Amino acid sequence: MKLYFAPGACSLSPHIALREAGLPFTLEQVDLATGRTATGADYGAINPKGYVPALALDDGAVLTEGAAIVQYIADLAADSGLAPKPATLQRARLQEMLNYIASEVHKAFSPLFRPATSADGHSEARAIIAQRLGHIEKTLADGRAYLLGEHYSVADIYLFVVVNWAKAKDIPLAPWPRLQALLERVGRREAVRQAMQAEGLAAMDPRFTEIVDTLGLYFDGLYDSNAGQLGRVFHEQAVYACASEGGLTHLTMEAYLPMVANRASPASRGEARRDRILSIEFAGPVTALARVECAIGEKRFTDLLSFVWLDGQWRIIAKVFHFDIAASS
Ligand SMILES: N[C@@H](CCC(=O)N[C@@H](CS)C(=O)NCC(=O)O)C(=O)O
Repeated sequence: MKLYFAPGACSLSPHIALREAGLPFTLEQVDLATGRTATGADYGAINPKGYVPALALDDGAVLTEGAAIVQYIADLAADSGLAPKPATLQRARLQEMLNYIASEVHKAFSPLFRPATSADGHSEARAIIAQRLGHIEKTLADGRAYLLGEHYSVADIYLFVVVNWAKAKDIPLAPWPRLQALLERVGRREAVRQAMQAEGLAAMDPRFTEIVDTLGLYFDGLYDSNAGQLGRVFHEQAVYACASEGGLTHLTMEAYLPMVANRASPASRGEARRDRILSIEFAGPVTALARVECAIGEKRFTDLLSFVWLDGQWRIIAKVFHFDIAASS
């Protein structure tokens, strides 16, 4: 099989899928501006649609449309688990997702790549992208690791490739932390790194997932009043500070952790979980700041959590927070 691709274009999705599936393939680069391939062939004669991707099969057939190609690849390597079995609801869910990515997310980015798009056109495209990514964020709100649930699929690959364009177009992903975490998870995979390297692209930064995972432990620790778990998330010299009640409340970990251990947990009171990540920023390779929200009883917290990377893990070195009392219903 030969995949016709352009570096960083949506053809990266079948490229990654081929590597994930462990199938033998070759690559041929297409110059979309001239319509010629790297061997000088007329790409229009191979794929009359003129765009990438196209997958030339060993019997001479040429398959186009990314969503169809990745499913074909997944089915050729059924054991890879890259797609649910055909004729199942989960398979229809995959198609539902691929179609959403192709028609609603991928094509929402397209105006940003057209030189003739006006300033209004750019703003409109960005608003549509934000709306589409917001929908993906909602899909992930139940805590699933991947778009279809717990299993990585070609939909995650396609989403990764398309949303990777946000970086080049200065669209910050901070408003969608679960999406960001999913992309980081995908970006760490060996097949993804190899495909990106083969196309001459920089790999994604894995630090977001690490912070998101640590924040998951933080939220669980607060919800369960699990001081032991919080003791692993916080650095032993961490600072705990709040000025919401006028004066300064300032605690060391020796004072804070027993306080957590001795209070009734939100879990034991059956309280709804309200924790969410609002943003994650990096000041350098070992320093980060997360802004998060959570609730304990009637208190609604906004935490500014400073992280440091020490001894192979991210730990909270300062928790500076504000709280309000929820209006009673
Ligand atoms: N419907 C196609 C769209 C593919 C597409 O938009 N390809 C872009 C790169 S991401 C392209 O080759 N654009 C150049 C062109 O249209 O001439 C698919 O889903 O595969």
